Amino acid sequence: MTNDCLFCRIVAGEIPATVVHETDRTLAFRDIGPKAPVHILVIPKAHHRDVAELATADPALAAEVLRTCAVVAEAEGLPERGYRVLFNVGEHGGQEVFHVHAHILGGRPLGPMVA
Ligand code: IU
Repeated sequence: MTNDCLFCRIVAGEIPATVVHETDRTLAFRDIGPKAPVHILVIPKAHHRDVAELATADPALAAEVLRTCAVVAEAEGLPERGYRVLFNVGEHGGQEVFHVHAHILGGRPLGPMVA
């Protein structure tokens, strides 16, 4: 837990979030500014800066984050028509919150990836 990290504070229950799924080590909640009809963030409860740092420090936890993405997507009814899972990494990657999070986006055709 770092006091100045927004997502650590969500994990601690200090900032409200609409939680859709929780495990011992992960949390999934709806993005406050959804970019698609379904837009959910999946995070490890432990603080890691980005997906590269997480994958190096705790590969099992990185796998657990991906597993939670699959469970949440299933619960939201996304697999039948498809959906997107992405990690923004660093300033040029568009990362704004430096606590690693997977974006799950779906509920409409997303089209090809654009940079
Ligand atoms: P990014 O990958 O770091 O750019 O994504 C951060 C996301 O966190 C972004 O989509 C915000 O809408 C979202 N978010 C949130 O869900 N709750 C908040 O309190 C804040 C940001 I601040």
